[in-house]
Amino acid sequence: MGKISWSRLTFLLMLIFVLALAACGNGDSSEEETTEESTEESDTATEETEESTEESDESADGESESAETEPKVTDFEPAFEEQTRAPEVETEAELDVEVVAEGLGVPWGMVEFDTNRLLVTQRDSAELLIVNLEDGSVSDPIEGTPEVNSEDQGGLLDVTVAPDFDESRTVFMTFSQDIEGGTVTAVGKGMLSEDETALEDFEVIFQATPAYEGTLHYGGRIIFDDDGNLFLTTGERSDDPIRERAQDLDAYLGKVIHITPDGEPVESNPFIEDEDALDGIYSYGHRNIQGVDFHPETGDLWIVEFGPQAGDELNIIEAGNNYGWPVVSYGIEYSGELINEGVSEHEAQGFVEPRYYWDPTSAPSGMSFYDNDAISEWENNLFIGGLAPNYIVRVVIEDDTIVGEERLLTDEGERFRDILVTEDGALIASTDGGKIYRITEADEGSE
Ligand SMILES: [Ca+2]
Repeated sequence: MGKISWSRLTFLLMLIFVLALAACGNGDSSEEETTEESTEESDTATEETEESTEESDESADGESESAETEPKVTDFEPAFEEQTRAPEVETEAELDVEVVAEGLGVPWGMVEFDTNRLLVTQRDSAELLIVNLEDGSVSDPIEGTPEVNSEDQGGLLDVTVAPDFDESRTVFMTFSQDIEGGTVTAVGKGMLSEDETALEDFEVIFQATPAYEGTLHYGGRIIFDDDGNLFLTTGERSDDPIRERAQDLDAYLGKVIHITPDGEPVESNPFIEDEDALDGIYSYGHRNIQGVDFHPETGDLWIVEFGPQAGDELNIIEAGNNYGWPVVSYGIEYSGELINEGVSEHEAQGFVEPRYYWDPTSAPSGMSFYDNDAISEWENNLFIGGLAPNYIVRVVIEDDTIVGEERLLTDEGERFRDILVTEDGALIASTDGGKIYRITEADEGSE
């Protein structure tokens, strides 16, 4: 081999330096987010060519094409035909898509606490802000938010307000908290001061124990039911073997939890008579539940859980049910290995089948049913944020079956984190890029 000239050597060293810097830029990412981000990059690179070359075989025999155009990553077959890759649907109304606020951090959770005004969490800085949808203004951080562990997927997570907020001013938040032994998903509450600058008397009301030395899979969504109690979702803390605790009734990991506004188990909970089970557990066998909402017509509690590589699931939650993770899954490990022994069928193994799953991943995050008729064709549809691929998923449901899927805002290049529907029917989406979008039907004649 000949000698390398100094100029070439200098060039190579600089190249290595630049590459190292680029790698550090993504350094805070977890396993999952790293996977998501690399997926995201390869997706955008291949999207155009794949869209033009694929799908012709499926449409040839008269079947509707699915919204999913990427190949499956697993060999699993669905338990029933409508369980995955639903036919593509398209919104007919012309939409008005507007960025109402930008420059935020990661707005992980949002709630409309007052007409067209949102309380918004900032995951990493643990700030709580008020965003006004009418003028796009963003408040100073509200004082009195809790200390969080903001590594990886942790931070200040979801926010909601008490059903009697107008009188009580009570705000509920979830966050990842450092306690002895590691971190937990915690729920706390405080009172928003009249001048909206501070959360007063903030207190932790629930901790999803056991603590674990990890910073992934906190779950962390909360929602009030009609009886004024809270459903909290958790994650199974990701690593093998702690994730197996999703199957254990003496751990709050990988669960849907049902508690009162004081953090006590609800008396009608399914395992309250079981001395070996934790009283707050409502359902179990979940991976990392990132979205939750009640179906506007049936009143059923729906959740979306982030799968491993593929196998993200939509589930209807019923008391006492076991949803199978990590014994069964429609996904595989990020390494490509099978999970457990590669069994996907839930029901045959004694678990509840998901109503729907994605293969490849839709990287689901926050979700909301469209409980409004401002855009009439969207009524009772479900909208889910997609982190990577970067889109909002619209799901059309008939009799608990997914009959259509659409991907919205695919060209924005944003990781969609949380979704809500305002009282006046606007679809609001927050993104990891620090934006808040408002999507409405375009005014007639505005074109
Ligand atoms: Ca499952």
